[in-house]
Amino acid sequence: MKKVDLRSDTVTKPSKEMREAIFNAEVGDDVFGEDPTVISLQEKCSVISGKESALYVTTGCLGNQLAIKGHTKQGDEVICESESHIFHYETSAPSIISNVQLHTVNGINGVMNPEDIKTAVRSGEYYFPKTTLICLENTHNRAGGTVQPIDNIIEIYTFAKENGIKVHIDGARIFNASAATGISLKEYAKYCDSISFCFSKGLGAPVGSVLCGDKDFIVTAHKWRKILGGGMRQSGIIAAAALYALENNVERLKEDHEKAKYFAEEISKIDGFNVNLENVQTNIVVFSYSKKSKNDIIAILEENGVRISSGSYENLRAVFHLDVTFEEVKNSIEIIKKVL
Ligand code: TLP
Repeated sequence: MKKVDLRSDTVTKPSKEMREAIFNAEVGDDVFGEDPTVISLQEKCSVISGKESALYVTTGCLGNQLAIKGHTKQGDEVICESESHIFHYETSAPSIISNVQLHTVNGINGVMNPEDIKTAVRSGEYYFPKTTLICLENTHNRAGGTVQPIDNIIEIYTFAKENGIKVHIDGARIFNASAATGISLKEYAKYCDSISFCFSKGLGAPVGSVLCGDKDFIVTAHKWRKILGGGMRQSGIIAAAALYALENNVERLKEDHEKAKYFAEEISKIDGFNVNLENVQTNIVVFSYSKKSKNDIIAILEENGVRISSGSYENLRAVFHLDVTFEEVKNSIEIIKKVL
C-alpha cells in the first residue's frame, strides 16, 4: 500500500513532464559559466525577484549561509526569530562559516515585533558585537507555515536601512506566502537586500534553491559557493527541473493550502488533537495530541500508512504538497480517527 507521506514538501518526486524537461536540458560546465540552462534559470530568478543577480545553489541552507557570509564580517551579530530555520536546523553554520553570533528575538507565530528588533540591535559601545543583519523567514516553518505580514516586513526593512543593517529573507516557501496573500515575490523582495527560495519544496523539483541580490553581493556568494564545495558542473540537468517547476507548479500551490486547511479542520474535531486553525495559512499544519507521546503517534501512524514528522518541541507536523491528493488526505484523516 502506498503511504501518504506528509513529513515534508521536500519528499516529492519529479513528474514525468519534469523528467522530460530534465532529459531535454542543454548543459555545459557551470564552473566555466557555460551551462545555458543554469544561466537561464538565474536570469529568470533575477527577473521575477526584481534583484540584479541570482545564483543557483544546492540547498536552502546554502542560500541562507551565503547570504549571512555576504552581509556580515567576523564577530558581527545577526538577528533572527527564535524559532527560525537558520537558528534551529542549520547546524550552527553561521558560527562556522561566517564566525557570527545569532541574537534571537521571540516572535508571535514566527513574526517578530519591529519594536523587539529595535531593542535587540546593539548600540555602538566597543564591547558589544555589531548588528549587521536581520533575517526573516517567509513562510515560517516551525510556526506552521505562517506568513510574515508585509507591513511588518516594510517596517523592519525601513528601520534596517536607516541604521545601516541588511535584511535577508529566507523565502524557502515564498511562493506559498504569495499564494496565500496575492503579494508577488517581486513585492516581497523589494523590502530586503537578499532573498533565497527553494525549488525542492512545494515546487516539486528534486534539488536546488536560489539566492537573489545585487551584483556585488552575488559575486561574493559565487566565490563562497565555490569555497564551500558548491560549484557544480553540468547542473543544467537539475536547473531544468527548477525552470519547469517555476513555470508549472507555482499556480497550483493554493491546492496544497486547501488540503492543509481541510486536514487541520478535521483533526481539530478529534478528541485529544489541538491545532491553532488561525495559524494554518499555507501548506504546513503544526499540531499536538495529548493522549500519546509524539514518537508513539508518529510510529503508530507510520505503521498504518500515514507518515508525519516532528514539529517544534512536542508538536507534530504534516506538510501538504503536489504528491498527495485530496483523496489521500481524506483517507489519512479516516486512518487517524481509526487508530488514535
Ligand atoms: N526545511 C526542512 C527541514 O530542514 C526542517 C523541512 O522539511 O521543512 N529554510 C526553511 C524555512 C526551510 O524550511 C528549509 C528546509 C530550509 C531553509 C533549508 O532547505 P534545504 O533543506 O534545501 O537546505
